[in-house]
Amino acid sequence: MNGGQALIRSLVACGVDTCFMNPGTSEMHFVAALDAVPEMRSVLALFEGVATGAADGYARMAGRPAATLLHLGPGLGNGLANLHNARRARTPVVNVVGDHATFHKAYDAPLESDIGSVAQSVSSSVRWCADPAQVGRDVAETVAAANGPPGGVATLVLPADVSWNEGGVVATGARRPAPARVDEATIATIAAALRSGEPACLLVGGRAGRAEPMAHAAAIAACTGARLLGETFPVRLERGAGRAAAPRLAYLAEMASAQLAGVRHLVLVDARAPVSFFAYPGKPSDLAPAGCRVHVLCPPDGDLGDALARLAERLGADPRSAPRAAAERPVAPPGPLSADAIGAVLGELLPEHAIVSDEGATVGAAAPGRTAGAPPHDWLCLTGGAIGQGLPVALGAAVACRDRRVIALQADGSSLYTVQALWTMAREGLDVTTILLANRAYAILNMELGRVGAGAGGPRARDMFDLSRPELDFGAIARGFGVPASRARTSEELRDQLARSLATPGPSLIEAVVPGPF
Ligand SMILES: Cc1ncc(C[n+]2csc(CCOP(=O)(O)OP(=O)(O)O)c2C)c(N)n1
Repeated sequence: MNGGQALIRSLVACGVDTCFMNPGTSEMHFVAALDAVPEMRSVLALFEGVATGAADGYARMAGRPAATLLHLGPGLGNGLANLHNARRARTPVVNVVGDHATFHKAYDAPLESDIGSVAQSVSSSVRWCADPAQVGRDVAETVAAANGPPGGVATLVLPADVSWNEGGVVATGARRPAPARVDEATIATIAAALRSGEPACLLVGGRAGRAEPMAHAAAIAACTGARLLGETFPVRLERGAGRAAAPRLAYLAEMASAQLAGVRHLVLVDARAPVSFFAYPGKPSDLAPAGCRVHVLCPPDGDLGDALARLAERLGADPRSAPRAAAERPVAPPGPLSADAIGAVLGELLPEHAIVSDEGATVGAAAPGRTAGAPPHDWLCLTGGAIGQGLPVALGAAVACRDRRVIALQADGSSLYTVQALWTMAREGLDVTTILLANRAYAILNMELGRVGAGAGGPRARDMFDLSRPELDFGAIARGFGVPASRARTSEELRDQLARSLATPGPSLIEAVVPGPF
């Protein structure tokens, strides 16, 4: 067995059986080995950012990592933005990066580059395979690093000769250490703070977006009178009718500060401390009010479920009696589409168990509120602010959950970073409905121009946010990638087209046209 075969067999043995890839010559033995290991599902992406974002979406839904196969430093670099988003989400991702054969590196051939520097910037672990006999061990260590706790991006570099040489040894499995137990003193201190009568707030994020921890947090908030807030861009929310929910911390710092005003005890439930997304002249970066004590319930590698259960028990909070979202569906106002109307149409039709990949930006902003009472579903957000994640995450989620409808709520400007994901959706026959929010602008940047104190901007500055010239034809783009498409300008059209898409297997795209700033 050569190193490439050992590597794929080892991944499978360690629970990694899906690989999103964009290979090159240095990865040919890995690719050739795919036919010998049918247990590994290989999914071709046309750009590395699609592969890495898909691995993120896959792991968020499957609860275990996918692999990526990337071509040396430039391939890894092309995938970096979505690896950054995965790192911020603490999603487990296993990168396999092909490298030149060991004896070839000295020649400084054209693709020679500093893979380590690129990998280090997003990876909690970077290993080089030096020998086919060590491939199994290296894979097991890399998968263990990705799994965590906490989850993270882990990278294994595979030189071409290690891949083609014989003597490959397969791993038997990856270590999976249990999360650390939170000590009793931390639970007692937080319980005392919540009982102190001083204004308190639970900020839930990360793993706490799942139904069970959210119900515990909601019950704790209800029984102590603490405020309950969720992080701005959650990794994965299990939400909808019958589930506990937390209003999200606003994106705009001044609104977030208002939500947190007066809080004396801020309890972080797998969330990071709240900070302003960007710096603004004369405004604070730290959003916790002055004099507020910040308590960390559980570190990222800690046992969150256990910590929440013990805190709830100590406070007498019963998760079964946590406030739950009522079942309700909105009725979209008729006529021309707006952000609110798009959210409402989605709220009318969102199927039970759907998965929403939300990179809706300004036009998508009403959708979370308008779908709050829809049947239970999952909601995945852009976690690291690096746009171009929505379509790849939708793709990866659909590969992980073949029996669930995925809806990509996708802003137009952001879509164009990784729009090739549509082709992979078509090739794999995935049930993904993309609602393409066409305001023909980088609207948020148009707004931020004034907020950062740069003034209203002259025509040349504003031209940098204008996507209307020439007009993008998303129907033609989608069809070019093999995805059927339609265009909606009114609520009625969007409702019809969305209903049709949801009832039709395979991917489709609806270009939802809304007025933009230009
Ligand atoms: C990788 C990356 N490049 C650039 C940006 C800067 N950026 C933030 S929002 C944005 C435009 C978003 O436009 P669109 O997706 O159309 O949403 P809209 O603001 O119009 O709602 C850009 C370019 C970013 N966040 N990430």
